[in-house]
Amino acid sequence: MKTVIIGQGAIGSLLAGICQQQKMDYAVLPRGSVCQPVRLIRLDGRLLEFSPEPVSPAQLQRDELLLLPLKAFQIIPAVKQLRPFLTKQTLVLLNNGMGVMEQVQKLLPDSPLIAGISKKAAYKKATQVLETGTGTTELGWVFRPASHSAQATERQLKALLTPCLWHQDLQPALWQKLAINAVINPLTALNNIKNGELAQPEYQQQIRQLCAETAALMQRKNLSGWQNIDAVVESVINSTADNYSSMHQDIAHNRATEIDYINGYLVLQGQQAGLEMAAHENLWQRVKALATSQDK
Ligand code: KPL
Repeated sequence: MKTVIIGQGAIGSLLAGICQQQKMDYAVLPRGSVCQPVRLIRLDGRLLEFSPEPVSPAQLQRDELLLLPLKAFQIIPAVKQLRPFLTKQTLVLLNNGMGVMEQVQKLLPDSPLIAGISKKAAYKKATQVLETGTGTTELGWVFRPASHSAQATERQLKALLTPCLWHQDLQPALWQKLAINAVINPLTALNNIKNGELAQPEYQQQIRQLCAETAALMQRKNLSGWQNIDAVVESVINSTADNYSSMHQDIAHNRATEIDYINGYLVLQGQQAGLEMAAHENLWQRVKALATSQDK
């Protein structure tokens, strides 16, 4: 089964590098017209320089595994563009935030679909990609047609995203990740700080309120894990202390952010559940205002 990586962002280039090192059958479908050569520095310092095999939408084959290591807001446009060429390939979503997989399912109701949360981290600087973090990738089937055998797909993803953990139900893990991103990403972006600085006393009240709102929503939706959201957020602040969050990087580089799919998603879910999400609403609006002011 061939793996096709959509886009050449930092994570896309890292995944291409892993495929390249493991001599896997893979290709890259660039979002623009040209497939760029990759210069990747792995965590162990090893430099990989290679030109991935490019593939066009019209060349996609039926049994391929399509990885979409894209930002949340890039996924629907990419899927709409690819839809005329798709014939039940398996799609793998690895974005931050929530709300995208439901939209993908509406567009491609018959396609096998997997969602994942990856701790793999990379940073793109000009033409060079630096691997900056590793850890377990958590995966779960969102939709698997009865006729589709899971084994080959799961084996392939295990080789590529190792260490990797399959969940019968990915929802609790997705919500936990959402709770983490909804604190760390906007606060680091707005205050122009590294993740670890959120351990300072001045941020604690705000973090407590954000976590309490998320926990109340999770409880209302009968999702497990709402009791320990504070502790989980605190532990990720400490374990990623030296990182700049993805939203911090997006704002710093004047790029669009995933705020609508993180705090924005929580606010809308809260509204539907009859819960006020004032702290999340505040961050949603402030990050949007910050991004708009940068556009000028
Ligand atoms: O996922 C992340 C991100 O930056 O998007 C965290 C976990 C906050 C690490 O920086």
